[in-house]
Amino acid sequence: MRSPYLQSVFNTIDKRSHEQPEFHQSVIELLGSLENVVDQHPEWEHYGVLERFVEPDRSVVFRVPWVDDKGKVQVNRGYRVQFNNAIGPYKGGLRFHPSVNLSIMKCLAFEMVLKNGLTTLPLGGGKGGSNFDPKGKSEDEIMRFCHSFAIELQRHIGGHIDIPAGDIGVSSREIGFIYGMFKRLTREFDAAALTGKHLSYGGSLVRTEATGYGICYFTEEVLREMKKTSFDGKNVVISGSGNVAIYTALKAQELGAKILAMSDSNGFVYDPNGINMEVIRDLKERSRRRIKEYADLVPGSTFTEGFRDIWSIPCDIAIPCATQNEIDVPQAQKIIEGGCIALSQGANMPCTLAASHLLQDAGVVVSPDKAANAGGVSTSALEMTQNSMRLSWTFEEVDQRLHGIMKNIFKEVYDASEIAKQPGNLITGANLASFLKISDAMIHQGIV
Ligand code: NDP
Ligand code: 2IT
Repeated sequence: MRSPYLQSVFNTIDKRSHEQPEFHQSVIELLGSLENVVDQHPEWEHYGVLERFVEPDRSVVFRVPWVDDKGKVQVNRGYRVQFNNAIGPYKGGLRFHPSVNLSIMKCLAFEMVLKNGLTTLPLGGGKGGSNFDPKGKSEDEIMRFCHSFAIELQRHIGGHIDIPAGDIGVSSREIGFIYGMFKRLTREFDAAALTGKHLSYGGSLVRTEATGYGICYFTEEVLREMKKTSFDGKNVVISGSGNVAIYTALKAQELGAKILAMSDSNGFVYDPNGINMEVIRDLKERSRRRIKEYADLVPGSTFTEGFRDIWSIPCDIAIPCATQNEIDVPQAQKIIEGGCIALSQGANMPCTLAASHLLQDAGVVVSPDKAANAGGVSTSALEMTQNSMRLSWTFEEVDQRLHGIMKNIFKEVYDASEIAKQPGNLITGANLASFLKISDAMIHQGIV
């Protein structure tokens, strides 16, 4: 790094975070995005802004004991990382997946800080979850786990403190169980303490669709403003087949694209006629089955084991919507060879740093997670707004606001890429736009 200040922050993180590779990766990306402007901001070093910015306010790690259907006691580890609340209460999802650890939680919380700074809504950043594996668990087991998780989590959350939502393995079902226990323990109906709620008790229309729709709204801007084209007639590959992947695929189809392939953690299905989303929704949304079964149900389609090989299918637009670092250099090379013009990060941190650089150097417009997938948390903020006002907006009204927010984010990010003297580098633009806003708030609040 050219700047001695950035280098010193890098050295501290490098020494401290070796056992936290994912967190390390997010910090390195941010520091790289500030290189061209850091000299114009001596106040960052004076007020120790970056040193404070890369250290979470707190990381809570707790035991989650629960009893399985056989009567055996199980113990998981729960997390809530409250990273930064300079511009609003901590906000970010909960992930239930066996891979969850402190590095992934800190990385995702750090990404949330920067993402929320872009939304133009007053939200800080946090993330939480557990290494609990929901696969194969009965509904009763899920409920008992969520209740035990909520008993500890409730001490740390609230509508003006920290507002969790869903992420991998956590949908409105889990949010409902957590909310039920939270409400019982706190003795109040603080609806805005959790988002992604069911419509029957304060959820918002469009929250289920929001991340996927938002990704398409953002990508539409990229295609129109930077590539003078649209989704119409494009071949799209989408990894994952969960909440984000499904609503990205549905909106992209509505905009005229053909979805060639989708995946889960076992492998991917390829359908040259375009994926039939009703079959995917039956398999993944209405029941909890494996994507492999698609190939048995839809003639002409194939299933291939190994989820990373989905990127060998040539496409115009690539939208990874599964998990972090699913695209490394070999997958990026395949994406480039396939003629891709734009890659939008639906998942959080789906590309390694090397993969992102390779794609950008080859002329693929990479839309970073914190911009492209910000529609989910933005609609969470709209859910909180409706809760505070004690009213609910129509689907069209929320969708229109979401669309407006995503267009604004694109403009903000593109403009910041120009300030950073890297026009069109949306990764740099997103990091810079958000950091400028949050660092300003931190400086105004003194050394805290
Ligand atoms: P879901 O749990 O609904 O779906 C996750 C999908 O990704 C499933 O298809 C799952 O396959 C696959 N997947 C998960 N982990 C892995 C893994 N380690 N390797 C391969 N495949 C994997 O989660 P979401 O759709 O909500 O989240 C997907 C991504 O989008 C995540 O990165 C999340 O952080 C991000 N995101 C989510 C938002 C939201 O509002 N939900 C908002 C913004 C970003 P399988 O079923 O086999 O496990
Ligand atoms: O990564 C994310 O943006 C989310 N999981 C959604 C967060 C939220 O609070 O809606």
